[in-house]
Amino acid sequence: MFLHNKRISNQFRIILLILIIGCFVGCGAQKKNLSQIEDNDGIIVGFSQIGAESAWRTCNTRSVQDAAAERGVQLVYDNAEQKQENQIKALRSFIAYQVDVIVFVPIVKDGWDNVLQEARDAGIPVLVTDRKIDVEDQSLYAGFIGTDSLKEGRNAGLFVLDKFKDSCEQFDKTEEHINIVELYGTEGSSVALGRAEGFREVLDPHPEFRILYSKSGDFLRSRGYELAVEFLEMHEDIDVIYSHNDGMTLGAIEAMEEKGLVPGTDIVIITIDAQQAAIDALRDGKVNCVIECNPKTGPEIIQLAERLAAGETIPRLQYVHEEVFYETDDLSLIEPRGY
Ligand code: GZL
Ligand code: ZN
Repeated sequence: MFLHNKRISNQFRIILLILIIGCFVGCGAQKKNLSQIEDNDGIIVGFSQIGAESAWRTCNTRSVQDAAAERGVQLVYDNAEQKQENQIKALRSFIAYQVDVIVFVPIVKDGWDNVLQEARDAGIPVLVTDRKIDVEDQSLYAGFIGTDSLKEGRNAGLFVLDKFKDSCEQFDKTEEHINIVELYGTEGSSVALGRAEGFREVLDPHPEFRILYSKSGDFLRSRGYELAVEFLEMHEDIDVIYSHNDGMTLGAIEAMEEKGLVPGTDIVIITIDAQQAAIDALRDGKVNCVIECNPKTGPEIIQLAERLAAGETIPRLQYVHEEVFYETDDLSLIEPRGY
């Protein structure tokens, strides 16, 4: 590739990169300092991360950074602070610098075609991770590795179906609906869409279930709290909270307890991520089902990036392993989560 045969010293490339990112991404971005990027002969990977909106996200970032350090890969990390335009700027700076591989977590599904076309024109392979993208031309990226949000949604639906199976059987007589509220993730993100779709796919054939309320809390604990205050004001007869991530769930639990409600008893709660605080809440009976979404994908991501840098092809679609933790499980067997 262009820089390889005219390979200027890595030290100079790094300084160049810091200057480019500094001017492209603006003063608000995370400043790179030289000590963060040791000069070695590993490949250089541009990593555009969404932000730090949840414990899951910060664990995911750490996993990638640790794996890169482990492999001697030079990682140029950019925190987009929840803005797609910052991600696009960061990708452009990676292209300008001619990193060997781009790895990015697309905050939303759409709007990536142009910048990925520029990456392809520059001959830089792109690995999409965690969230998926919709592009006209699938060859604009080399592959995806992450979690299966549709399956997460289906597992949430199956838990609710099982938890309320008696009410289902009585429904013809009682006409008693099971009322659900949904704390939705980031609008337009593939994970929120998948979690919502999978959940509805399972419950739609059962008219006894009704979704009374669904609003985006953007995966933020503070928004989960605010939305819970609102839906608890609006509805007296909520049976289930389905929350797209633990951060929002923890906020909703706070709001419930302020109102004297008993989470996990007065209202059944299903939550996704499986951060430590959610497992603790499961053990305390405050939530009833925790669906794991595995953030520790750093080693697989770096391995795939190295294969791309070596000119290899990689699988188009790779899901990482994830569990479901139920209130009826032997919860003492769950290892410390690390996030
Ligand atoms: C899921 C990931 C989501 C987590 C949230 O793959 O994109 O974003 O569920 C995080 O905690 O903010
Ligand atoms: Zn039914």
